[in-house]
Amino acid sequence: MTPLFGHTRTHVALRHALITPDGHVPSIFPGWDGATAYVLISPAMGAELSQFLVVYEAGGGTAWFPADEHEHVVYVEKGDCRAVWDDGDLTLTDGGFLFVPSENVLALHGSEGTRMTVFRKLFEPVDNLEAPPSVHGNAADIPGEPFLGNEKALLQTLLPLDARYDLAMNIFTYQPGATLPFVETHVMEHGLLMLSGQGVYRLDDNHYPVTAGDAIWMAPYCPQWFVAMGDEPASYLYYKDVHRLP
Ligand code: UGY
Ligand code: MN
Repeated sequence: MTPLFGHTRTHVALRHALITPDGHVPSIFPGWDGATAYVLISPAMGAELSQFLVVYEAGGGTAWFPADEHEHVVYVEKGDCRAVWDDGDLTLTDGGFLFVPSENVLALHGSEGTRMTVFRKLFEPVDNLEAPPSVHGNAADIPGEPFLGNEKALLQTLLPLDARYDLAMNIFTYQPGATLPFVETHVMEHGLLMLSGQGVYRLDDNHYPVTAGDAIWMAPYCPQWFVAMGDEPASYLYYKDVHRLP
């Protein structure tokens, strides 16, 4: 279908945003070379987190984050990436994920065509609770649990359920026709990337058709609901802030 001139599905509102790939514009950052960054969600729109799509160019390259108060979680959609931080060095492939605590330089060396999402968040320390260690794994090794008993909506929890971590990164996979069981309204914020399939996302009082490659920001208390549609399962990766008093 030929897209209509001057039209986009992207919609940026005060308390939510849908960012579709047709509008992506790259950013250039110091220390980055051969890696293109698209900042899909950031404090500039009112969010507390940032969500980067990183795509590696011909010959590969390096994405780089300085040691500061931000922690990072990486998810490799496809390709491979060697992640190097102050006290760690490992290679991630399709479905690989990594959490790196704050105060670490993080370099992500990817080969051509690698596509990854990076969530960046200010770490919120708690007295008498030690800092969270790095953690990594692959989504293929994490079982999906039926969400509130529904076998057609499976939730994979990638990071440990441990109060030292102030963020979660999960993957939700729905069979066609399956839904979030109710319209959620909660204090936690979400950053989201549609990984596959399609459906309709309710954000505040709006309903948006969404498909693989779309990113969504949901501010705290943004009413949210999803139904998967079409012939194949719909799957999304999402961030959530957790384990801290408001
Ligand atoms: O974890 C969650 O809050 C999740 N159920 N939200 C969502 O998928 N929009
Ligand atoms: Mn939610």
